[in-house]
Amino acid sequence: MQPELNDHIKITTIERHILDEQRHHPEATGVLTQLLYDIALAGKVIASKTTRAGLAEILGRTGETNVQGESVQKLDRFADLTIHRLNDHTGRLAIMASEEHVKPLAIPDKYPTGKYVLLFDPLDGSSNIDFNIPIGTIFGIYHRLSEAGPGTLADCLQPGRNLVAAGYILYGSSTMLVYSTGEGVHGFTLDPTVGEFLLSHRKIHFPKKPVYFSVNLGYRRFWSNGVQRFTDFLQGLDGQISGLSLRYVGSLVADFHRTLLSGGIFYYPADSQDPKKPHGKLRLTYEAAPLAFLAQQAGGLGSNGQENLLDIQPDSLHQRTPLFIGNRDLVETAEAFITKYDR
Ligand code: FBP
Repeated sequence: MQPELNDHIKITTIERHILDEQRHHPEATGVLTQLLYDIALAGKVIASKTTRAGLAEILGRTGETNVQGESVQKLDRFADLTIHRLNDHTGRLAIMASEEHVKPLAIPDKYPTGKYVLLFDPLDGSSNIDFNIPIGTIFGIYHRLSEAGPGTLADCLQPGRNLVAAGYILYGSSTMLVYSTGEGVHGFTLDPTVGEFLLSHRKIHFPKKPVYFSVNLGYRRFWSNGVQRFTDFLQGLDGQISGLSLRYVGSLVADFHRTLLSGGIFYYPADSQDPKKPHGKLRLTYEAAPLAFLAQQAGGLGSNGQENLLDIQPDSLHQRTPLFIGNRDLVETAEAFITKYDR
């Protein structure tokens, strides 16, 4: 006998979900919907390569030619090109900026420009690729500020508060796309057998009771007094709480994703020792602001230790920032320690 489709099982593809969300906005033109599809498609294309990353050694490294006669690209370069090429001709964007490029990426003259601006980190945590550890793509979408014609640098330098949508794609034991258009955070898991992102996590909220803290403890001696004392607090060393468990992947999307689902805090503070990291390591525009937008939508908070990251006006595209992100009360506690001991 044919198995019957169970009435109560509703399969929601990402396309359907984005369209349903668009219906709440009668004024919407559908351009943002299309742009989110384009990003989901890029995620599928990148995911198809990440699962073969280990074959690079076998098939030949960058600059070489594999056994099929195709040139083999490094995965981060491939991810960057994929997102760029899937979005440069659609007429939906005024300009793009990628963490892989010093300057913004203009829309070629032969294509029309549109009303949105896309900032992305094509493959975050790419130093983890060789160890088969999860990596991710992070994106943020803004309205353009300029009126018409080619987008400008100023279009890319907007505070996170202006984000229209943001999200990430996590290439882990499964591929997930998590995004928000300002109406909650929703997670989709790629079903590789049908090639679709299916809704798996509706309206994600940080659980009230945090489980993990996440930080590279190896740098502890280079942190400020306030950050060290906050870490003592999280470990239960000052007796205020019984202490949280520690998890650190070293791949921001994976660490943020776990923090979002389990509750807790991820932080990457300023590092007084490394001249490259006086303001931390992570980038405000490509990493911190989009994740802070998601955190806020999920009932949490993203801060630089002093103020809400969404309020910071970037001065430059690749500006770095300390990042404290997760359950609101923990992030506020971090700010309180910093205010008390570091000012
Ligand atoms: P890249 O931009 O060089 O990939 O670095 C980003 C990142 O890998 C994040 O994903 C992660 O949170 C952090 O660096 C880990 O840094 P560290 O190795 O110093 O702990």
